[in-house]
Amino acid sequence: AEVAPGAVHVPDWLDGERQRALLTACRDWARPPAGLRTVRTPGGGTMTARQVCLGWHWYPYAYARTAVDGDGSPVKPFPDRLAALGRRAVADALGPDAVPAAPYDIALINFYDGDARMGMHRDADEKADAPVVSLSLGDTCVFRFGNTETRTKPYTDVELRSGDLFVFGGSSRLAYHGVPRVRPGTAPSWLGLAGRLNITLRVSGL
Ligand code: MD3
Ligand code: FE
Repeated sequence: AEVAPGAVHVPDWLDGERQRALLTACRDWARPPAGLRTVRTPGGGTMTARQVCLGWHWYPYAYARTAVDGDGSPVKPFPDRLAALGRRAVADALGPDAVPAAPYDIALINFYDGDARMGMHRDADEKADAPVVSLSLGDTCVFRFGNTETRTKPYTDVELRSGDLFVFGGSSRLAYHGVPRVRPGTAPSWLGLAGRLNITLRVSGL
């Protein structure tokens, strides 16, 4: 379903086996060095979702090759299979012509417990305009997709469930968005995840 120009939601894109494999890999990537960490914003805020990065380390508001606001270790490599997954996701959601020439080279993985949220923000630290690919695992969340002008209305709320794909290209690439709530206990029982996990794939342009 196209939620806005260039913003396409594909429910249940990952089958159960792929969801389990991705979760296992994410748990592995979350281990030190350069594992899961808490992001602190320059304004003194703390993100409630915890994050691990592959390829490039994101910190507010730039990218680095080391976990500069974590343990300082070199960031884990971005695996080729995630680059292939990113291309396939864009082709399925937006069509083959929308697949970017430059390879996907960043994964940001956010881990949400039942109380975690993500405030309305824009993703503007990448130097390329390639579509962002989002994959959800575990608990359902309310995802809020806004506009390019303000953090407030108008916005559209969409439930994102385990296995869902969302691709943000075109004029949606710079739209405000956030996660106002997670619905605890809604993860499929066969997955074995308490909480929610979101993987975004990006092109750094670096
Ligand atoms: C729209 N993640 O990592 S996924 C983020 O569920 C982020 O963890 C949320 O916002 C999460 O920056 C929302 C949907 C999403 C991800 C990236 C986007 C929507 C986006 C980038 C540009 C526009
Ligand atoms: Fe974002």
